[in-house]
Amino acid sequence: MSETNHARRFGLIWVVATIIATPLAILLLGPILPPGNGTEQASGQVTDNKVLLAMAIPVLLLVVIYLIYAVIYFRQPTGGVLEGPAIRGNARVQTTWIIVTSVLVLSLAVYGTATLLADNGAGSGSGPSPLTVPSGPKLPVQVIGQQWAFTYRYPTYGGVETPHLVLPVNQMVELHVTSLDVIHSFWAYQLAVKADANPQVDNIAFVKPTKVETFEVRCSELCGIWHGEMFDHGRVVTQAEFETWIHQQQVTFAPATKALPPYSTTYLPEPTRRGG
Ligand SMILES: [Cu+2]
Repeated sequence: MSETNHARRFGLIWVVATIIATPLAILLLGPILPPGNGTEQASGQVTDNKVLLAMAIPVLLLVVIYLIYAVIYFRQPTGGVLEGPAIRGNARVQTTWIIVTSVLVLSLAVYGTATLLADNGAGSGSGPSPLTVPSGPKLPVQVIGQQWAFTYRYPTYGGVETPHLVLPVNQMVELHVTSLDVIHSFWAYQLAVKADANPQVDNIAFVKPTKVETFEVRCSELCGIWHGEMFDHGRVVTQAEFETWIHQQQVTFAPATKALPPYSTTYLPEPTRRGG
């Protein structure tokens, strides 16, 4: 069999396999792709993961099918030598390779940039002055990292500081992530939020919960011996439940709130912990 026939036959097998496998994988794996659909940002990330999956499957099939094809058809015959033409210097193969890989990578770069802008950071920390800010009312919540726990301040509720994060559903939240000591990273998996908590930095991330649920909070930046302890559960609740909860917190932590420095976007390290 000539070289051309191999190329055509392999190409045909690959195209057919891709046409069958790509929609099938999206259909079967789509619903279980991380991080779920608990927030607008999480749903956006699921869509991004589907796009990545759809682009990765043809590449995976290319490699695997070629491997199997080569094992079957390009075996060295017993006692003989099988050697095809060298691929090095083949202008057609090289040009195709450069064009295809460039288009794949550049289109993903364009898609990623457009998505980040359209989705106001897509759940990532965008620094103290984000390029895009969602319109409409936003609930500001400060996330404070310290060795070894996150605490949360609600500036519109008297600056009360709570040990757990509770958010109202269907409300755009403006997270102000900062740290009192070393570098931490605030990661709320089901919320699809991951933002660095750096001392003296007000790192803003937007999130809009769309589902009443419990979510996990972790520190995702090695920050000392009890880094692994920086784990907690937060809750997304109804607006009414949130109001009840936050007023309870205001009463419970009233003495502590009095002793706290006034709300500030960043704080100087302990023990002074003044607004800075
Ligand atoms: Cu940490």
